[in-house]
Amino acid sequence: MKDIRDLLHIEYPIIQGGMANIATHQLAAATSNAGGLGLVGSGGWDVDRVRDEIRKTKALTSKPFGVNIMLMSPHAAAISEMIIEEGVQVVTTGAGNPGIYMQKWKEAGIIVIPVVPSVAYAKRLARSGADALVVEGTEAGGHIGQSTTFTLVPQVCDAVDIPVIAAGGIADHRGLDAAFALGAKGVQLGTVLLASEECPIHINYKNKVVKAKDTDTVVTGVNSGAPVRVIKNKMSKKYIEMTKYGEIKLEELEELTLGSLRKAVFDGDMDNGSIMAGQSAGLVKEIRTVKEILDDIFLNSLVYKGIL
Ligand code: TUI
Repeated sequence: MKDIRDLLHIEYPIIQGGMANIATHQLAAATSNAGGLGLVGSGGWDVDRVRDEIRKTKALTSKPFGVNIMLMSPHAAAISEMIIEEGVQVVTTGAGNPGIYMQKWKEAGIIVIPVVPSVAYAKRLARSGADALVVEGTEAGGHIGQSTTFTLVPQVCDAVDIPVIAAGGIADHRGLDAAFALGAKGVQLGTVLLASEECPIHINYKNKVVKAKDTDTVVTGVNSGAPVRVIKNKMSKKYIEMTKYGEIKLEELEELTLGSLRKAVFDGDMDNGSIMAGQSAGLVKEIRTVKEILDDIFLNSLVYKGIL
């Protein structure tokens, strides 16, 4: 099985989550410069904004980086073409099926790493030519599936013969070691990177993550077909109430979710904003640089020490 460090030409087996409105050029470049794989998260942005972010990332790092495409976005098809023009080397996808784009990306020599929430999806995308998979458990922040990282990662490892990158609940070296023990060849980090110096979100958002306890997240949108994990607040209560009977359309929900995410990210509105974060927020105790976070996770791991 190919090591993802060789596949992606990176120093640490760590990639960054493609967090909508959060994974900008600053975070992507900081992650790549720290030895991981940074990602520009396209979220709900249009093609010009994503292109601009890619160009700014190129200016800040000579290391490899990728783009995450949020497939529920109306701009996903245009972004899927643009990344080829821009010579992007790696693409990860979330919140949908990237099948229709895979052949085009593969022909362009792009490394394709879909994020999957189930074994069935994993098998299908491995057959379609995915180079690796991010297997994301329900502990993760944002839009999630139902299975836990602990149960899903080994099942996917048994079902496919491409490298698996574990995501959901990983915020320190113990999480990285656990992921490798389950058969993963790398990890994806999201929540812990929210509390980084370089993460371009409002300080209130970072402090909320640092202060969060184990039980402080909740899943909204369950009845509407788009479950999203956030830190509990006034907005999450309202949201759960609104979607109780699943009457809201998926597109409206996407707009509402991304709109309220912007309130948290840019305005630091911790009452009316959607504070997406995973259950590992309870493990995050301070704001550090991305380099400090990645060094702490990898250099203290049993994987690095050659024990695992
Ligand atoms: O995509 C994520 N996390 C995200 S996307 C996001 S923005 C958003 N806003 C409102 C509604 C939805 C998204 C915030 N966080 N993680 C990867 C991920 N992908 N988790 C789950 C999935 C997934 C879900 C369904 C992948 C494929 C899938 O297939 C559905 C189908 O049948 O096509």
